[in-house]
This record gives sequence, structure tokens and C-alpha cells, in this order.
Amino acid sequence: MRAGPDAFAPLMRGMLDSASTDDDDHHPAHRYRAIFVSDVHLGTAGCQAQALLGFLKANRSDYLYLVGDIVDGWQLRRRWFWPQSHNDVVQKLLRRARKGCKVVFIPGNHDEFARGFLGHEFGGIEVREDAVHTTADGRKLWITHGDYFDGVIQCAKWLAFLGDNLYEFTLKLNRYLNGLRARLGLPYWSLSAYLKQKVKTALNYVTDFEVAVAQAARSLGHDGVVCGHIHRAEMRDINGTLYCNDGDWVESRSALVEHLDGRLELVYWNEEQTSSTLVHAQQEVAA
Ligand SMILES: [Mn+2]
Repeated sequence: MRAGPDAFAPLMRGMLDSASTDDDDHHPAHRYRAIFVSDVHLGTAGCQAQALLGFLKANRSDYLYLVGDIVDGWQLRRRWFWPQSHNDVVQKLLRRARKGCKVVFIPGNHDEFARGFLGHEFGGIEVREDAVHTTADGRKLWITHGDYFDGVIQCAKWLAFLGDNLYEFTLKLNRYLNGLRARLGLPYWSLSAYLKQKVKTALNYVTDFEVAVAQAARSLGHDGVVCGHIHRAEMRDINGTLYCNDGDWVESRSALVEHLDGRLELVYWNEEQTSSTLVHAQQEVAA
């Protein structure tokens, strides 16, 4: 690499330094046939870039699918946040592509700016609206981010918070509100029942999303689907179609992997681990 104009020299040095310290070639890594990750949200403080780097260092694959919301353009437009580790992730992905891994990027709603470049290639990374991956055992998986399936974007975190921590508080508030209502001569009204109904509606939304995506995959003639978007890792059969959601790298640090024999598995990366072993957490059962 030749030195660029003066203004770019520090950046070029940085890239060269980080290329020379890249230990892809020196560390033993586990090899999968395919790795699917999404919802990394580079450009936000919540992004677990170091964890993702650790995971990518320890695990290699012939195919790497970036299933959307890799870069959070929405947040970056509001406030620029781009630490070195986020740069390192981009470099790691480019390096993967350079080393012969087939890297496909399917933009999501947070990186919809990339949807203007569908069909193009950046440093060997293909940008596609969606893709079809054929597993080693011959199953056809449709890969899409998933945002095309929601009418309203909901916040999963809000739900968990409301469900777990606010219940006690809600009961207290309920008593207080009904004290007020009684003084105003109004009949009893259950706030907690109202909120529970809201939560239930939102939980139904998750199920509706999963069913809708699986149904679409089936109607397109595929055996299954891999998506992200709702930050809820999952792998289960829905009416004869395999629904896989690879989760996210904000909270769950999860990926979907295809073993060399075509077997699919959801894996969760534990930051403390330095070897290539993964925590194979039990799949969460939807309530
Ligand atoms: Mn999304």
C-alpha cells in the first residue's frame, strides 16, 4: 500500500498497523460452513464490537452473512460515534472477504443507506437485498433482515423491562390511581390489567412477526428463513418452515452457524472466553 496525501497518512498508518496486528492467520479458529450475524449496530455505544471481534477471531467460515443493521446510520446521523473497535470490525469483515470467505451484506432498516448500492460490491463484500443460502444438506434458506414485515417498529427492551421490573411498581401505582378515582367518584380501573394486555399484544407481535416471515419464506418456495431485526434469537419450526433469527450484538451476542455437515445452531458468545469454545445456551422458550 502506497502512502496517501498527508491528510490521510495517519489513517493509512492506522490501517497498516491494524492489518499487521491482525491475528487471523496465527490463531487456531473453529471453522463453520456459514456464519450469520445481524443487528450489530456499529456507531452506537450499545454495540458490542469487542465481543464480535472476539467471536470472529475464534470462528471462521466459508460463508459470512451480514443480515442487516450492521451499521446504525440512524444514530450516526444524530451523533457521530465511531471508536477504533468499530473500525476494527469493518476491517475484519473486509479481511474475511479478501481471504476468500464469501461475505454477503443484506442491509436492514438502520443501514438502509446501503440499499442504494444493491448488486454492488465493496472490497469483496456483496450487497444484496436478500439472498438464498443452500446448506450442506441441501436446505434452501431465504435470508432477509426482516423489517419489511413490521408495520410498527417496537422496542423489545421496553417489553422486558415492563414485564419484569415494573410489575410491583405498577401494582402500587394502580392502588394510588384507584384511590384518586374513588375520590372522584369513578369506578375501579385496573392499570396492571391494562398494561398486561399491552405487553401481551406486543408479545403477540413477536410471534406474528415470526409467523409472517416463515410464511413468506414458504410462499417463496424455501425450506427456511434467516432473519434478524427483532433482537430475539430463535430457531424453531413454524408450520413446516424453519425460522431462524440470529439475534443481535447489542445484548444477546448471538449468531446462527451452519456446521460443515449442514447442521444449524444458535450460538452465544461469552466475552470472557478466549478460546474458540462457545456457550451453547439453551434456547429461550417463548412465554
Ligand atoms: Mn432492523
